[in-house]
Amino acid sequence: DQLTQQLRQALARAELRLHLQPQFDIEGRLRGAEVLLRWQHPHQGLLAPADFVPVAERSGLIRPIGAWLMEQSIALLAGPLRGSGLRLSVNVSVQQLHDDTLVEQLDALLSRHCIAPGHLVVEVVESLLLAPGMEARLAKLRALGVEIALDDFGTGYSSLRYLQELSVDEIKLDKAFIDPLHQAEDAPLARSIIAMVRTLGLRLVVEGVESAHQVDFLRRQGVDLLQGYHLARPEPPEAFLARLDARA
Ligand code: G
Ligand code: G
Ligand code: MN
Ligand code: NA
Repeated sequence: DQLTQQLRQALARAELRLHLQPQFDIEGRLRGAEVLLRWQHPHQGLLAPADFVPVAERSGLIRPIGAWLMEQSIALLAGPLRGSGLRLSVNVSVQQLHDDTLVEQLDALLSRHCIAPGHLVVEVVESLLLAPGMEARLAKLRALGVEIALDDFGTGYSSLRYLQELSVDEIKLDKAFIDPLHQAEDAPLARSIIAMVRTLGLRLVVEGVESAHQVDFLRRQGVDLLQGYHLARPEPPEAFLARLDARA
């Protein structure tokens, strides 16, 4: 269809953008960002992933697009972010891990640019872990010094078993678990999950933080990183990089 055709040309026409949503520790220090894809569509304005990532996945275009995004992200780590200690977290679709192409691309990029381990995080959703061969491929990524984050945690199936059996470095608690704090003082389910993840020694990132009340709650629970509109919206790389100069 038309959108697929336009998306096919979007890479060559340099219409894709990456936005960065800052992640902060509990003391409010900037620690990194999640990389979020945007498409500056010639007629429809700036499109969010929901508008075109499904099309990209169905058409296979997610692979060249994902490869481009990874290159851009590593260029940021190797360039303006070098020495900052900040990390970037990049979303990856199941199609991108279908074979070892991504592993090979990252192996080449990381060694060419001398990126220290732990600065690049790959975010995968729980359902991806069900696909054959995924465990081995994620293990190869980890061997390269890439960390693995389980995204949208708690919204898929079998999450608890994965925590025990798979080697992931980080859990991203889905926004849905802290939404109750908009109406209530407490969110017992969030509290329990946070305690469990901490017991397992995994890093915990909470997404969708929209209020000071949520920040207070999460500080008491001892989460590692916070991400959400209350702290910062996704922003163009220039805006994110301006934060480096503003840091104390
Ligand atoms: O930016 P936004 O809040 O609209 O992101 C919505 C969703 O789109 C995110 O949950 C994320 O999983 C997905 N997404 C964003 N960027 C990328 C990307 O580069 N690749 C893939 N596969 N998904 C992405
Ligand atoms: O990868 P993932 O699907 O988790 O992507 C996060 C998505 O959530 C992005 O599209 C981002 O724009 C969005 N987002 C980030 N912070 C907030 C927030 O505080 N509230 C809401 N409603 N959405 C958020
Ligand atoms: Mn994500
Ligand atoms: Na998420």
